[in-house]
Formats: sequence, structure tokens, C-alpha cells
Amino acid sequence: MTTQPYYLTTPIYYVNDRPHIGHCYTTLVADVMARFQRLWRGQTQPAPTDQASVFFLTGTDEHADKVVKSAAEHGKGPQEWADINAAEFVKAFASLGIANDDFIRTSEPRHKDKVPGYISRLMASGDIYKGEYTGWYDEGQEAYVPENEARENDYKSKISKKPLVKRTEACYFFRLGKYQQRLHQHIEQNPGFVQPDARRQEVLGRLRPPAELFDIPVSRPVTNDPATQWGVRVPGDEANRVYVWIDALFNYLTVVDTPERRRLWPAAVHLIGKDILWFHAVIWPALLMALNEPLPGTIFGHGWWISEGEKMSKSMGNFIDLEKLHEYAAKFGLDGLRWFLATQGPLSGSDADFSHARFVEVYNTDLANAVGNCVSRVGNMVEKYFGGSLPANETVELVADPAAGATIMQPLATLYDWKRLSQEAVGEVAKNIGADGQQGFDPGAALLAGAKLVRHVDAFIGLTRPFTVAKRTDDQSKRALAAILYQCAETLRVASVILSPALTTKIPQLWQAWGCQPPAGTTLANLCEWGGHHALKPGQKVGKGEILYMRADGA
Ligand code: ME8
Repeated sequence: MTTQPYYLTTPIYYVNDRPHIGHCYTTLVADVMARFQRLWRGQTQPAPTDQASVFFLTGTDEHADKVVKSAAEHGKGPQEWADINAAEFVKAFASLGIANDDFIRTSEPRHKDKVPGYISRLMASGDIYKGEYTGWYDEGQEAYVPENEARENDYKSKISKKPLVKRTEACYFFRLGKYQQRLHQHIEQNPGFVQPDARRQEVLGRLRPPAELFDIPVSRPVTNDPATQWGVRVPGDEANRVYVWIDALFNYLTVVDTPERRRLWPAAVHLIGKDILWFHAVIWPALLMALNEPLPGTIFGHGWWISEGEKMSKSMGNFIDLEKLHEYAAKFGLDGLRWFLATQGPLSGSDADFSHARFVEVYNTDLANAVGNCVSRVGNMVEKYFGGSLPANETVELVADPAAGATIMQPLATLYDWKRLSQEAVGEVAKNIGADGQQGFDPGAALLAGAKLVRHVDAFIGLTRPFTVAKRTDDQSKRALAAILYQCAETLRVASVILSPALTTKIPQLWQAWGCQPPAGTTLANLCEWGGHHALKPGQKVGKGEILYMRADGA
């Protein structure tokens, strides 16, 4: 059994607005992964923190200027506005069945009281130093304008058209440049550190000489403008606050920087969107190097959701917000939504399209026609031919099926090698969840290993035709029918374990109906041992249950 803890994080989200598909997607993928990891380790439920071997963190990033701005637009103070929106994120994630172990808000004392400590350490080591920042300043907007933008606008304000002024102010810098070589080497030598590979190449390209890393500003001035007063102060300097991105990155550490949780560091995986790769794959590891902290195992930058073939935008009317996601959950069930997001998302490849037609197709193909239909076919046959009591896995030669023109004479046991197929499915899961030192991070692919087993059961039914076998009354046929149905049901049980991290509503219902709820503390490999200790027992009630997933029309 794996003992190395698995600490998994999502980005912490800005609270200027409400959650949308992007936030929900990242957090859902992390949830499915955390559930797989718990199952893998035999930790079925989120456990008390001091015992948990899997720890899944999400949260909100609150000290951004845009939070102050949107708060003001809503006639609220930043803390009040952050409270309202952070509560929306908590509620949204709960409504999607997400079981995070903790939720960090950067305005909480447990975070903001620790940040100055890290900054002080970096000042003491000389990695953060006080310097001067010079740039083009738009006095009307009270903001610096990047050199290229200033040039494009003839060094005038885009808004007021007044000339920009060259301004210099005190600023704290982090010696990022000092870490270029170590970072480059670390990413070269650890292919799993930045994933997927396209993202790794992107980062390497920007670290490889002649590319040059410069020191970066890590503070912003505090003035009389209330907008500049929201945030964590630089230790010993009330006139400066820590730049929101630096404040935010530290969340991954503050949450576990307690005596009981220290054992969770370093994080196994920081799951993020590709938009924030540079901060996570370069700046964050450099800060950790400077603090002499061990580095996380993997930074995984997923791609982008688009909608109906176009970039999502509120004005285009194709924006997938939380309400839209809830509409899908209401129509296709929470499992339908979780399944679509987890298996069809833009994880490793290019961007993914949230299209209604595709959603319906995936729901019908995978859930209604495969999982739902197969479970109900098998349950119905056990009900019809054996009164709802699971028959034994008799060893028989399968008789020829003249009705089907088939001449299958192999022993039934070798027709499909369920033990081997189940083991293969477990291997697929291990590979895709990065178990046992592997590097994979693809919970959607792990789920598909469960769906594949269901398709094997369907094919097996097609081949053995139990409904035809049932018409014969000889002893051999009866035993064959028993064996076929036992094998179908037991394989569906194994598949259900692998499907359960996404299908959190209906799989527990199936377990209830079939009396095969996995006992707490059992590992995925043990649960998925076909015919093993947790196998369905002959005589067990495997009757006709409620239909798990109804077929949906395209509307
Ligand atoms: O960047 N498709 O927060 P944020 C997929 N606070 N994922 C998307 C997406 C889309 N169309 N849009 C957003 C921040 N995301 C900072 C992070 S971490 C220390 C600080 C997801 O609220 C994706 O994971 O802008 C992206 O990285 C995140 O939302 C950005 O959320």
C-alpha cells in the first residue's frame, strides 16, 4: 500500500465574480483524481487531516485589485464582497459533489499571517531586495502601462489621451534570475515536473539560454487610494504590500505549514489552467528553492474549454456559467455532468468544446446505453431467470447456439478472461492516476477503463446470448445461463468501482441495490479483484433495480 501522502491543489480563484465552467472544471478534475487516490489507498472517505493520506485543497484568491474594483461597483467593501463570492464558490463546488479536504481563503488569518514570515525569510537571505521600479505611469488610471503598450499609444494615456509620465518608485524584487539555471536543470531532468509535455517544452524554451530571466517586482505601493490598501503588507514596511500573485502562490504552503500537516508537503500535483503556467512552473518553484523547501512533484497545466465551437463570451451568449451547468445537472443528472466534464475536457490535448449535441451523445453512449443499459439488462435477467438471486459461476462448456448460428464450444471461462481484463483495468487506473511512482495524470482515462469493462460485458452478452440459452431446459444450458449472468454481474461490480469517482450519485445506488458497497479501508486493487474477496456471492440479491441513466433526447 502506498504511504507517501498525496497532496493535490487547484488554483485559488478570484472572488471578483461568480464561478464558471473553468473554475468548476479544474476543481472537478481534481475531485475525481482525489477520489481515485483515496480509493487506491483504501481511504474511501475524506479522513481527519492528521490521518489523511490524500489531501485535496481548493480556495479563493482575494487580495486582487479587481476584487476591490468590483466590490466598489456593487457598493461593497472588498472583504464583504470577498465573503459573498467565496461563499458562492463553496456552494458551487458542493453542488457539483466536490469533496475537498479544505478550502483556503487568502483573507483568512491562517494564510495572511504566515505570508510575511516567508517574505522575511527571503529578505534575510537576500532573495528579496528593495530596489526601484521605473515605468510609464498613467496618472488618470493610477496604473503603470507596459512599454509596448505605451509605445503603441504614442506614450499617451489610452483613456484620457494625456501624456504618460515616467515614474520611479520603491519596490521589492525577487531574484528570479538567480534561479534560472537550477530551474532549467530541474525541468530538464524531471520530465514529469511540468505536464503535459507541450507545456514543458514551452517553459523550457523560455528558460534555455540565450533566454534570460529577470528579477521580478513582488510588491505594490500602498497610497491613500483605498484600492491600494487591500492586501498583505511587506514586513516592516507599511507603504508596500505583497503583490497578489506572490501572496496567492503561498497558499499552497500556508495551508499545510502547521505541525500536523507539514508531512503533506511537498504537494504531489498543482493542477492549473495553462493561462497561469509561468507563475506555477517558474516563479513558484524559484520561490520554493529560495526558501529551501522541497519542490512539488508535478505542475499540470490543462487547456481551455470553448463553447459551441467558439471562445466563450458573455456577449456572444455562449458563456457556460454555473446556472448553465446546473441546468445540465438537472436534465442529465449530476453524474451526467461530472462524466462529461471529466472525460471530455481539455486536459492534455487542445481545447475542448462544450457543445450540447456532444454532451447528449456522450451521455447516451457512455451512461444510458452502456452503463445504465448493461446494468439493467443483467439485473432484469437475474430477476427473470433466477428470481433476483445471483446464480453461481458454474464451470460449463458453453453449448452451441443453433438459433444464432453460433458454434461456440470453448469452455465459458476462457471465452472472456475476466480476471485478466479486470487486472488490466486496474493497471490502466494506476497508470493514469500516477499511482506507485508513475507520472500519469488523466483521471478521465482512468474512468474509461471502467467503461471499457462494461463494453466487454455487452459484447459478452451479444456473444453468449443468455436470453436464447434461457429457452433451453437441459441442465447444461441452465448451468451456462448461471455462469453467464454471474460473470456479467461480477464484472459490472468491478467496473462500478472504477466508475465511482465520477458517478457519485448512481453508483452508490447500484451498490445499495446489489449489496456490494465497498467496505471502508479497502484498496481499489483489492476491490477490483475479479472473483476475489469482495466478489458478489451466489445467492446475493441482484434484481431489477431502478434504471440508472435514462436515454435522453437531443432537445
Ligand atoms: O488565475 N477553460 O484565478 P481565476 C478551462 N487567482 N479552465 C478555465 C477556463 C476555461 N475557459 N477559464 C478559467 C487566477 N479556467 C488566480 C490563480 S493560483 C495561486 C492563483 C480555470 O479565477 C483554470 O484553472 O482567473 C485557470 O487556471 C483558473 O480557472 C483561473 O481562475
